[in-house]
Amino acid sequence: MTIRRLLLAAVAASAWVCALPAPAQTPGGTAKAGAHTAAQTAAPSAPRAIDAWARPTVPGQPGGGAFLTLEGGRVADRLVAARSDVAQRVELHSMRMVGNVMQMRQVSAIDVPAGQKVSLAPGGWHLMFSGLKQPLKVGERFPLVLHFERAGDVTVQVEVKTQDGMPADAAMPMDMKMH
Ligand SMILES: [Cu+2]
Repeated sequence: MTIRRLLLAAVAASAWVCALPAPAQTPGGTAKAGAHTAAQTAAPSAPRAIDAWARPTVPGQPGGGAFLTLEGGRVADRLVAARSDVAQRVELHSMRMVGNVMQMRQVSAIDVPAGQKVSLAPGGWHLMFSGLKQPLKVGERFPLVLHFERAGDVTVQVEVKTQDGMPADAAMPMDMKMH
């Protein structure tokens, strides 16, 4: 009885031990399963913001534009506000062509669907600083706080740079005329 129980235990133990190395013999399947699990665990619930940049401004210029890419989290969310110490206000804007005229206007929210990227880029959605406290200089970085409906505040570092080497005064005036 005792011996039989020991044998059963040994069989069970060896079966369990043998099962461990088994996945290593099928690296493809194991890697996929592992990656899938890791991705699920790592997928942030909150949206992320990447590649944030702002156009440089000249002294006395009251406004400026900032751009970034939003990556949706596990659940859909909405960007509803933004703020930064560099300006009195940061507004969410849309831009689109209406006939021959580029129209820019303030919007109350930008939808960020789960798992999808939303691009805030020149010619489309963007963030607009108004009441800049000092000029934004190429090479500088500053924090920008994005406020999402569900996730709350997400802070991103914004780099001041020109787009494709475009000079600051060539990039900005069109935006400024809109306001
Ligand atoms: Cu704007």
